[in-house]
Amino acid sequence: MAINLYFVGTAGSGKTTLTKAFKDWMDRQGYNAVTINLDPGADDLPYMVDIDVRDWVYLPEVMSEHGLGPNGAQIVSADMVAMNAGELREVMDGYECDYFLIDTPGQMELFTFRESSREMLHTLGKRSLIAFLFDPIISKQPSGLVSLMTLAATTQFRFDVPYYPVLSKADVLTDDERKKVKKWAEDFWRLDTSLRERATTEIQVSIELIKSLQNMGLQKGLTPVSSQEMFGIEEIYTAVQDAFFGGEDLSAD
Ligand SMILES: Nc1nc2c(ncn2[C@@H]2O[C@H](COP(=O)(O)OP(=O)(O)OP(=O)(O)O)[C@@H](O)[C@H]2O)c(=O)[nH]1
Ligand SMILES: [Mg+2]
Repeated sequence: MAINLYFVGTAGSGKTTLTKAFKDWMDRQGYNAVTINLDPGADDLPYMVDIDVRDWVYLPEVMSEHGLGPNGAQIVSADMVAMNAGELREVMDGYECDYFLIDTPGQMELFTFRESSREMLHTLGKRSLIAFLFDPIISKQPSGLVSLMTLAATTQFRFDVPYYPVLSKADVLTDDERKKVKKWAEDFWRLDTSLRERATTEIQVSIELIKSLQNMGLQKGLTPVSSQEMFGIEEIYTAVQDAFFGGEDLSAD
């Protein structure tokens, strides 16, 4: 049975581009991947979409049919997408593949925090993993990184599936910045030290949050990934194979 690999992250964090990069990488390896667009508001997509939620729910139509603005229509669309999950699953069943690569909507709060999305994810299949994209510009500030870690942890708990944190668009950071962010994510003591360099209320909150994340075993590191320079993709693949097949490669079948 195929794996559902979801790309989840804040608006503009690089989900769509990574879906394409991952698909290209899998094609080159000779693995069989099918792309799914779950964003009813997506415009042009850079990859060939195999299964497109816009065939069921299309944001501009929801806006005009219900007389809604873009934000209201996003909420209605999210629930409509979830209502069509059974049909989506049937279409997925028509494919023989190793991975479904699932590009999720820009407004991640609609995907993550609506009850309907949780049901949808389970309808689409239990063998799922979330690649959580950390925006590099937010992550290079210690308190920004803590906020994203908290968001990633919330996403994991809501969906109850494994997640793999990646530092997206890592090519926009300098080598030093990339190393620093990676170290913070691997070692909360360093993160705590960097946070304490500025003593504001926000920092106090961040310090408390990292204690909780650590207590919950969520010091998971962060893998730098770039769709532009094509690094880190194989690491995501390896993490998925580790999670579901004890590290065995697909080509070993
Ligand atoms: N330098 C660099 N830019 C990237 C990379 N990945 C994506 N981008 C750029 O970041 C912007 C947003 O990328 P998308 O892939 O559309 O991000 P998204 O998360 O799908 O965006 P929404 O669906 O609107 O939330 C685009 O201008 C991309 O070209 C990367 O690895 N490196
Ligand atoms: Mg997108």
